[in-house]
Amino acid sequence: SESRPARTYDAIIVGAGFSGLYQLHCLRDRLGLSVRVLEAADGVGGTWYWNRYPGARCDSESYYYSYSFSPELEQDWEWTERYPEHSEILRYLNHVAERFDLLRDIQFETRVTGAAFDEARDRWSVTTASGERFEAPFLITAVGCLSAANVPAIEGLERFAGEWYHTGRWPHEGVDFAGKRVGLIGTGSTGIQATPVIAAQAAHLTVFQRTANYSVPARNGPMSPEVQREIKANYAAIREKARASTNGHPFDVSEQSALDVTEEERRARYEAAWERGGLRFRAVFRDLLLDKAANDTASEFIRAKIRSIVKDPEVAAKLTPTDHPFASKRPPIDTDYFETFNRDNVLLVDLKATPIEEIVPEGVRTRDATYPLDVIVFATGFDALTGPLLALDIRGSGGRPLKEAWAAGPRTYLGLQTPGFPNLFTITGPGSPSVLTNMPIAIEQHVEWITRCIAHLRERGLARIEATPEATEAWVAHVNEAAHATLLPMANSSWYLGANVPGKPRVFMPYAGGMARYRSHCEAVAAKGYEGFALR
Ligand code: NA7
Repeated sequence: SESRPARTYDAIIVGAGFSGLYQLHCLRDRLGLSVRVLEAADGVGGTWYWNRYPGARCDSESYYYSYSFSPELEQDWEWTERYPEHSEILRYLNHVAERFDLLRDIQFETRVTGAAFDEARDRWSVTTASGERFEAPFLITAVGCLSAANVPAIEGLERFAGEWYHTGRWPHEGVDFAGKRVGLIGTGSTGIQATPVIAAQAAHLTVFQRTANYSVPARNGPMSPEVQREIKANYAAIREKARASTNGHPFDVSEQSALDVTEEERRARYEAAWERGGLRFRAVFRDLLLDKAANDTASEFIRAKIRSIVKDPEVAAKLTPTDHPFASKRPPIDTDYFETFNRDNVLLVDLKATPIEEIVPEGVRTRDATYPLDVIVFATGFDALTGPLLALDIRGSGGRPLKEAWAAGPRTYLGLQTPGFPNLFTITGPGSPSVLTNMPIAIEQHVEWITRCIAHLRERGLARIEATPEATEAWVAHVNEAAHATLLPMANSSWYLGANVPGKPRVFMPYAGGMARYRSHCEAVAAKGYEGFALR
């Protein structure tokens, strides 16, 4: 492969999901750069290309889980449901790729296996699984935060006689559950979406739960023409609101404390939010993620709901979370999740009481029983945020691996750059608010910031930008401080902390200070001539 000549571009982008598509559009069509996008899959879509498991849909509402950069696109596209199904988002992203003529600069079925910075030439050299080489002054990762599947190393999996799948690498032809005994491991957002759908298709479903989870009804439904019209008439204001919000969602967070109202009033507010459904349950009071006593009221409300929905009190008790506050782990929303445990063909296994010991040819064996299965579904999440970046085997100045620079946890400046890795930009990287927000809003902000930064460098004939160690240390400290101002670090099994992957450093990775605050910080940095970065 060394003998093959490298193909040279102004920028290389890794990944063709929401981030990579927009980054290509900005660099190519606004700055006029030559750009190559390298994508492992055979189509665009990223998350929505891979996650085709039954029940997979977005937890943000369709009309705002979308690009805002093109008013024409906003007006033309018709969403059919309140929460878009994976296939609908994939259709949308394919539409975007065609509409903006992006496909011709994307190279599919091309997995990046290495990237090294050439100090003398200020250039990244990127290698792929098939031995191709690409060079460019700028390397931009658009690999997503939840794209490295986490399949737990359970003894005996290779001896399992049935089929097994991870939800994040779901077969495109689908899986036929009819007449089958299915085991599903994991009760995060994914497991909670998949459980009701699989239960309705399979002969029998066993849900293996390690940590009981809170969930609020999504209340999905068709998007009516009236709602569609109303949204389209108000898109500019909706987007403005999302950009100015803490989580990139276009709704108001109450200014009231949960502790400032009577118990009756509180209950009425929670009931209304439960009926309305969705992630905005979190916004009922301003302090649900800031004050444990306030949070207790919401956590207890949901626990009571679980006990009222699930008929068997023993099953209800197992499903009731007690070890972490509501929303300190990413809160799922669901369609009939708790109701599904009232079905005759569904069994809940509490792994805290009886952990999985091994997988045997006929199924899963816990400490006290063997569960015979035809299919195992791993809804066990991802090596979040750092996993997809470390998989690229990136080496910076002096050949230093990113793995080494991040041995004690990720250290970035604004989530965008890492010292020692000049001209490498990480869209939605660790240390940015990304995963705590409505993703497309966070993505657009990063992509636009990176685009302006590259334009700035080129206009001034500068070849190189690198985060300084001092600015990075200060940012890492600020990310840590922002997390500890909230209840988020209280969930000790959360992927925000890397706690779901054995051996991963425990560092709270996303920036919890809010999207609006983050955005103005990034803008101030740029306005001050890229303060905290060394340019030359
Ligand atoms: P999550 O939220 O990381 O959930 C994974 C689930 O799998 C969670 O319940 C884990 O239990 C469980 N898990 C992980 N490893 C094991 C093992 N070894 N044994 C048993 N159970 C295990 O991933 P999701 O895919 O649901 O959601 C990811 C994000 O996608 C979500 O937050 C949204 O942003 C969209 P644990 O809680 O660690 O005890």
